[in-house]
Amino acid sequence: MDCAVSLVNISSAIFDCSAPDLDSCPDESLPEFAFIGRSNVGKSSLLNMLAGEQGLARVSTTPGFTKLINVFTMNNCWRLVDLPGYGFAQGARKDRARFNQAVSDYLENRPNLSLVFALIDSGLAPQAIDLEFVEWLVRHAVPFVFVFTKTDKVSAVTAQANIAAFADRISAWFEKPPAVFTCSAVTQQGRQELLGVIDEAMTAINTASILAGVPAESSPNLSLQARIRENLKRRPDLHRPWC
Ligand SMILES: Nc1nc2c(ncn2[C@@H]2O[C@H](COP(=O)(O)OP(=O)(O)OP(=O)(O)O)[C@@H](O)[C@H]2O)c(=O)[nH]1
Ligand SMILES: [Mg+2]
Repeated sequence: MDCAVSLVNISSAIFDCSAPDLDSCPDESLPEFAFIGRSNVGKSSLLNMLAGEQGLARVSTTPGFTKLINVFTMNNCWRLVDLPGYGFAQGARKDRARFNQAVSDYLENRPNLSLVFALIDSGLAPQAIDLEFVEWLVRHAVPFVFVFTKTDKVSAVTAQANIAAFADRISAWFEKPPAVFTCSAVTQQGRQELLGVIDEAMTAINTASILAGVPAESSPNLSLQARIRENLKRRPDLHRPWC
């Protein structure tokens, strides 16, 4: 398998599976990059935009459309993961930050989860539900960057004001806040930058694997616990290299 091909040129994007829970997700052999955010914020649209393939992930105007963990393999080397949005879960309870069990299991326990793209609507002032969710990510040490979506729908001034207000609300939670990106699935704004983030993360993962003397892929001979320990070591540092 050759992962040296520039990630910016995606040569293949393949739908793997729709998993109802963590146990049903595919093997842990490839680094994963997951999209999370409020229902309707544009997760599936952004996945399609990065993959360069409309219709790969299903997009809908109906909030709560993506209900399963949808996994896609890119260039046979890494995966994009479209997660169900929060804020629309039936039977939502206070503490579960209004997102479902499968999503929290995935975010907390998926050893090959490399980075989460936390999507927030650039057209809205800071929303309690997004702040709550970001706090959950921080508490659970999930590596993430921010992506403010739908920049085509608002003026640059409004988007920047909303982003600044959001950054202000969360600044106390971080020594060094995660990087902030913007995107539009309509104009493709942000595509190169976000693929660049994945490219850097993949390089960091591959370098770390070489330095540690472990293969980039999990060894099938290791026990599950040993594989999880190995994989957790491969989770990139929260502050490098994209912050
Ligand atoms: N103008 C504009 N519309 C967008 C953009 N991204 C998504 N949309 C629209 O927003 C709606 C929701 O998009 P999705 O990509 O399905 O959102 P989602 O976050 O996957 O939603 P759920 O699966 O329900 O959680 C659709 O009508 C999209 O066409 C964008 O960048 N600009
Ligand atoms: Mg969706």
